[in-house]
This record gives sequence, structure tokens and C-alpha cells, in this order.
Amino acid sequence: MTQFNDTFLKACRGETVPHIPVWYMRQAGRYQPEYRKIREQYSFFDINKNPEVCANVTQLPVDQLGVDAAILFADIMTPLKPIGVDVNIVEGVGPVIDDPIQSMADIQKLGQLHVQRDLPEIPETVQILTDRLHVPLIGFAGAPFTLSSYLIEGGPSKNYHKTKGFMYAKPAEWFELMDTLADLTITYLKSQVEAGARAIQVFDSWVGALGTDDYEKYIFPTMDKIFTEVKKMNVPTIYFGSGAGHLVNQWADLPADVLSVDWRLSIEQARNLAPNKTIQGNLDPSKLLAPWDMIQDETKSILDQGGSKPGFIFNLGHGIFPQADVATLQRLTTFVHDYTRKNHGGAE
Ligand code: 1CP
Repeated sequence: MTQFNDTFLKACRGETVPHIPVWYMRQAGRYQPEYRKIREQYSFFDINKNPEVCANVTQLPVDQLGVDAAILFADIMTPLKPIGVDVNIVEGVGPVIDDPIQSMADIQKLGQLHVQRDLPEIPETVQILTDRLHVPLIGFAGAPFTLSSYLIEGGPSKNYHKTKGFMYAKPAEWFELMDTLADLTITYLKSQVEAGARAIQVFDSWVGALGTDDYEKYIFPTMDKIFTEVKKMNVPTIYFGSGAGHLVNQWADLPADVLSVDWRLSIEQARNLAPNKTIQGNLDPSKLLAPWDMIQDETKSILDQGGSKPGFIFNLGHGIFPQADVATLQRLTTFVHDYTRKNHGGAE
């Protein structure tokens, strides 16, 4: 039997590891020919509805790339459908909502999530994977700001004017929405942990659009509540945002164990801003298209900064994209393992 690989969990907890663990955000997706083939038969949400297929899609990058953690295949929008949001994943665009939120009445119409009733396939998929995988499964959810950006804009946005305008002009509605989404997120994350997820990541991909004062006032209390609640489940918690280096100092005060940063901030800077946290990151995913020597040099620099003390997880600064190459990601994963086993492996 293959031994369970717990390097990722150890790194989350800031413990010494034999090599630096690595996984990739969006490690299951269109860059994989096998995924594209499955998508010819199933729509995005159909994969989610079918635990066997969903478990296979989740496991694919673990077998193909040799990464140290799996992440449940789902979307940040998955738990919104059952509470009454009519969301579609449109090819080449992302999540689209025809009837965006505009008023208190729209917020109060949103229902409550009961996972066993509304999304039984999620815990079922998690259970299949927990039995099958020899690496930890990461459960995840979208953070309230990032979810609300889709709910209010009606789809992807470049500047979040509508979302921020709503936040500034309608604070009572804003905080009602944050509360509703925080409760949803907590319920959804707890159900994944109860089913066997060994860590959770909260994706706040677009929160870097806010300045520090706005983050403090409109977001911090909500994130504090989410991490305080999920921490009670005794699994490591990870918080990710892109373009959010200016917020890392505030994130250091959240009860999250791991902060995931992008390439706009160096690992060393992140460590200085949040010395009490494990840091995850931060290769620019665009670099996957660079010549191998450049990828290797950049990766070495990241690993030397991260490996200078325990508590580091190698990842990209944001998700893998469809044009990335499977062979490059395989080579990168092997390189991270081999290089850090030689140079940064601690005694166990
Ligand atoms: O098959 C397809 O073409 C659908 C593409 C796709 C996939 C593969 C979407 C639509 N979502 C996903 C899966 C997904 N989404 C995962 C699981 C896969 C894995 O990581 O292995 C995860 C963790 C997400 C999370 C997600 N969805 C985020 C946070 C991470 C990030 O990249 O910032 C966000 C912002 C979304 C919204 C979303 N869903 C899909 C797309 C294309 C987008 C982004 C749209 C935008 O740019 O605004």
C-alpha cells in the first residue's frame, strides 16, 4: 500500500518536511486533454453532480503531476445554485448570472444551504476521494467579497465598480449580504471537513481590488468570523487573494494558518508581513510559457526564500490556465521535490 503523504499538512502547520510540498490552483481543468474529453460528455455542473466522475477529475492531476495535495473539483459558485442563484458557467467567460443582486429584497430572497438536502454529491465525492487518495484533499469555498462580485456584477469584471458602488452606497445591504454569504461559506466548508477534507482554502481572488481601509471596514470582520468558525474543525485553513500584497499585513491578524500570495509580492516580503503564518505561492502562471531555464531560475529563487524556515508550500500565484502544458507542470513538480529534498529537507 502506498504510504499517506502528509508533507502538505505538515507544512501548513509549520512543521519540518522532507521536501517542500507542491500543488497548483486549478490543477484540474482544460489544460488536460483527459479533462477536455470528459467535458465533451458532461457540462461543468454535470461533473459536479456525478461523484464518480467528479472524484476522477479531482484525482487526475494527482496521478498525472505527482502533486502533494488534491483539491475538490467544484467551483466557487457551486453552493450558490441551491440558495436560488441562477448561475451558468459560460465557456471562455466564467460564471454568468442573468439576474444580479440589486436590493435588500434580492438578498433576503436567498435561501439557506442544507448540504445533505441540496448538495449531497459534494460530501459523497469527498468521501470517495478520502478513501482513495494517498495525499490530503483540500476542500474550498469562495470568499464573500469574491462571490458578491459575481452576484452584483452578473459576471466577471475588471474594476468591480458595481460591487464597490453597492458596498459604499448601501452598507446595510452590503453587511446583510456578507452575513448571508459567511453563513453559507461556513456551512459548506464544515460539510466538506466532516466528509473527510483534510484542509480548506478560501478563494478571495478579487479582494485585492480594495484598499486597506475598505478591507478593514467591509471585509475583515466577515473573514474573521469564517476562519474562527472553521478553525474549530481542527484542519489547516488557507486564505488566497490575487493582487492583494497590500492586505497581507491585515491577513496576518486573521485566524487562518496559511496565506497564499501571488508573484507581485516576494515570499520573503510575505514572510516579513506575516511571520506567524505558513506562506503559499507564488510562481506567476504566465511563466509556465517561458523557457525551462527561466522557470527553473525563478522557482529556485522562490524555494530558497520559502525553504529558509519551515512553513512553506509551493504553488502558482494564481490558477493554471488552458494554454499551460502538462509536461511543463510535471517537470516543475519533480524539480520542486528534487531540489528541496537536496537543499531544504529537514530531518523528520
Ligand atoms: O470546463 C470549463 O471550461 C470550466 C472552467 C472552470 C473550471 C475547470 C470553471 C469556470 N471553474 C473550474 C473549476 C474550479 N474553479 C476549481 C476546481 C479545479 C481545481 O482547482 O483543480 C476551483 C478551485 C475553482 C475556483 C474558482 N472559480 C475561482 C477561485 C480561483 C481563481 O482562479 O481565482 C474563481 C474566481 C472561479 C470563478 C470561475 N469559474 C470558472 C471560471 C472560468 C472562473 C473565472 C472567471 C473570471 O475570470 O472571473
